[in-house]
Amino acid sequence: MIIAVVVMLLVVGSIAFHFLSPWWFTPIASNWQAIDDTINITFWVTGAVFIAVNLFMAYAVVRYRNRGPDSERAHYEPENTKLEIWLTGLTAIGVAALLAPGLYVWNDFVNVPEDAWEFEVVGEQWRWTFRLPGDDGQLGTSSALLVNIDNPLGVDPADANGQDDLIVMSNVMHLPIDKPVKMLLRSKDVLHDFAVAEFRVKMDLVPGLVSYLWLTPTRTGTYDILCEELCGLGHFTMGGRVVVDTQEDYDAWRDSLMTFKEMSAVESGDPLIGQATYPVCATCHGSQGEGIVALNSPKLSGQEGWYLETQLRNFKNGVRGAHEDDEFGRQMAPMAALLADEAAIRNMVAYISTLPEHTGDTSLSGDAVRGQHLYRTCGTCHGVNGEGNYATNSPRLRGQEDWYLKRQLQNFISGVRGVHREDLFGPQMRSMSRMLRTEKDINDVVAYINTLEPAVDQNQIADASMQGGED
Ligand code: HEC
Ligand code: HEC
Ligand SMILES: [Cu+2]
Repeated sequence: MIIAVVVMLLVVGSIAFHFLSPWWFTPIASNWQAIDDTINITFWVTGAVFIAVNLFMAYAVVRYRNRGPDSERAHYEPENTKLEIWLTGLTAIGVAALLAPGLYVWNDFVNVPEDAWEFEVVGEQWRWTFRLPGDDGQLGTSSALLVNIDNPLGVDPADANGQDDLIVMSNVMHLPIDKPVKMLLRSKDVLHDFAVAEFRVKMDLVPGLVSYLWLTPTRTGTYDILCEELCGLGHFTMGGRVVVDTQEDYDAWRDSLMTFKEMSAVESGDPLIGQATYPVCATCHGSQGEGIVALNSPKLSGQEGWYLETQLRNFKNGVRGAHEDDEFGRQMAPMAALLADEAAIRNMVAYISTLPEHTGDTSLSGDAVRGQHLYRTCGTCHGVNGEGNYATNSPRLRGQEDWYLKRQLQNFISGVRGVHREDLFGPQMRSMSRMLRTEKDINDVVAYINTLEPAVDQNQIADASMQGGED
C-alpha cells in the first residue's frame, strides 16, 4: 500500500516539477521553433507513457497484493494475442510520434535556403574566431597547414577569393536580423561544438572537414556561444558571444573589420622607432627591460612579442589595469595609452624583443617538488618548460621574476585580473588559477617555475614547443 502511494506521489511530483520548474528553454531568437515543438512532443509522449505505466503499477500493487491464505494464485498466461496487438499498436504509434517530427525538422536543417549568406566559424583550444566573405561574397580556400602567427586562420594567400575575406580575431560575432545565414564550421585542433542556446541549433566541428548549420536570427540581442564538446582541459572557458543587430548596426560593425589582405600587409614593428619611446618605459621596467622589483614593474625582455602586444592593448583599452583594487595595473594603464596606435605598439614590442635576456632574480622559497606536481596542469597551456604557447594564448613563464608571477596569480584568484567582459584570455587563466588554493600552493608552483631554464633565443623556444619538451 505504501509503495502504491509513493509511486503515485512520484507521478504527481514529476508532473508538478515539469510545469513549475524554473529551468526551461531560454526565449527563442531564431526560426527554429520546430525544434522546441519536437522536444515538446517528446515530453508529451514520454510523459503520457510515464503516467500510464506508473499508475498501472500502483493499481497492480494494490489490486494483486498478498491477502494471506485466501489470496488468488497468479495464473501463467504467456500468450494473449489481443493484448499484444494493442500494446504493439500503441507502442508503434508512440515511437512514430517521437521520431517522425524529428525527421521533418532534420530535413529542414540539412537543406539550407538558397538566399542564405555564409560565414565561417573557426574553433580552437580555447577560443572562437570568424571569417566573413568580402564584397565578392566568396570565402577563399584555407588549410590547417597554412596556420601561423601572421595567418591564424590558415587562409590561402594564393587564392584571389580570400584576399578580401574579413577576419574577426575576437570571440564576438555579429549577425543581421531576419537574414538566413549558413555557418561553415571548421576546427584547427580537436572536436568542438558550436552552440547558442537561443538559436536552438548546434553542430560539431570536426578537424579535417567543414560541417555547417543554418538559421535566421529573429530577435536582436547578445547571446552566449558555448562549446558543447568536452574539448580538453580548458573546455569550459571556450565561450564567445553572438550579437544580433539591425541591418544598420551590422553594416557599421562589418565596415570596421580588417580584410585578410590588410592583415597580411600589416608591417612588422620597427625597433628603431620603438627605441625612441622606450626611455619612458625604462624608468619603471629598467633600461634592458630587466624589471625593477622596487617599482613593482616586471621583466619584459624574453617574453613573447604577441603576448606583450595583447597586454599593451588590454591596458590601453581598459581590459587590464582598470579594476579599482589593481594597484599596480593602474600604474601601467596610463603608460600604455602613450602608445597611440597599433603601429606604436608593434614598434615598441619590436624594440623590446631586441633586448638581451637577463635571468630573473629569485626571491621566493617554496617546495619545488610539490610545485612540479601542481605545474602539470599549467604545462598543458604554458608548455612543459614554461616556454609559452601561442596556440593556447599562454605567455612564457620561465625566466619571469617570481614576485611578479605570484602577484599575477593572486590577482587572477581575487578577480583583479581576468574578469573584464572584453578580456579574451584572462578568464581562462582566472579559472585555472583557482586550482591554487593556498599561498603555499602559489609559492610551490612558482618555486618550480624558478627551476625551469630560461631559453637563450626564440628558435630554441620554437624547437622546445615542437618537441613538446621533456618532462
Ligand atoms: C610607472 C611605472 C611604469 C611605466 C613608466 C611603464 N610600466 Fe609597464 N608596468 C608597470 C607595472 C607596475 C606593471 C605590472 C602591472 C601588474 O602588476 O598587473 C607593468 C606591466 C607591464 C606589462 C605586462 C607584462 C606582463 O608580463 O604581463 C607590459 C607589457 C608593460 N608593462 C609594458 C610597458 C611599456 C611598453 C611601457 C612604456 C610605454 C611601460 N610598460 C611603462 C609599470 C610601468
Ligand atoms: C587553460 C590554459 C591555461 C592553464 C591551464 C594555465 N594558464 Fe596561466 N595563463 C593562460 C592564459 C591564456 C594567460 C594570459 C592571460 C591574458 O591574456 O591576460 C595566462 C597567464 C598567466 C600568468 C600571467 C603572466 C604574465 O606575465 O602576466 C601567470 C603567472 C600564469 N598564467 C600562471 C599559471 C599557472 C601557475 C598555472 C597552473 C596553476 C596556469 N597558469 C595554468 C592560460 C592558462
Ligand atoms: Cu571546444
